Amino acid sequence: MRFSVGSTDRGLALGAAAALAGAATTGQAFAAGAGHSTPGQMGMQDAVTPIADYIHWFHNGLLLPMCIVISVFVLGLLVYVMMRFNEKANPTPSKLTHHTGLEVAWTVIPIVILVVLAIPSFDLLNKQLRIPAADVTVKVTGKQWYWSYEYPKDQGGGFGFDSLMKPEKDIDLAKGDLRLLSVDNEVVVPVGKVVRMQVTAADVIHSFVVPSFGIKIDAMPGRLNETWFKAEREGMYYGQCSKICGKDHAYMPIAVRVVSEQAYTAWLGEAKKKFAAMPASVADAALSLRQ
Ligand SMILES: [Cu+2]
Repeated sequence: MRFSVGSTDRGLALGAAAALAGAATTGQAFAAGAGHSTPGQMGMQDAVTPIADYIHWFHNGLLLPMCIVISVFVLGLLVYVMMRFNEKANPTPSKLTHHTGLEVAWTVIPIVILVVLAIPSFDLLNKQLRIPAADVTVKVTGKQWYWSYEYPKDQGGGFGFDSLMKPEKDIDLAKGDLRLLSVDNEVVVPVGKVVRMQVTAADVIHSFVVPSFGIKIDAMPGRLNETWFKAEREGMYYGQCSKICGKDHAYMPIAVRVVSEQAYTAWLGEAKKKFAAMPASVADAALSLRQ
């Protein structure tokens, strides 16, 4: 027993050391506050929007403590019943079948619990679904198996591009690339601004998700869904398609770069030139060649 505990500890320590050494040598940015999951992480990906903060509070501050209290209470009741009312301890059982007070209590208390949960839950839903006046609108189209983004003309855009996962050979860990998450063309949005994402799909149902922003919305063919976020910190934030959409479902990451207002304006200028020359869908062309 002692040996197995020791070896587990050693295994964990070795694993942690290896992970740290790996991170140090490869330069992979596993810093706290990263917009992606990190090795050995507990809990949720860091929140950078008021909605994600709200979700974290709802889960960690309300739901989880409630679950723990209820589980411990039920476990305690079970143990009490087993000890107090087993055949040895209680040879002549009571014939009682109804107890009005108890029945009222076990009906009313769960109702109170549900109401306590419903109030912040509906408030959160309301905040997620009521989109404030948007500073920037971006249209996202889920495709098999990548994402396309369009920036409307009236906001200094007027271009669109495809965003495909970087293949293994192009991943440069020293430059901060992440396997299965980094893409060729990132979505760029300004910090501290309300960004409205209009989400749809071209073929099958996908799901546009960025955990750090607290957004998750289905991309449906023939339907335009909307969601929004206001990122309060610059950085790279990653998400993944979260609807089983086909064979490359796991390889259509979402990469959002949140930058300063000036950097955003500069990027708009560059992107307009860079993507103007591109055909409507380079990736579509590439895929049709491959088939
Ligand atoms: Cu998908």
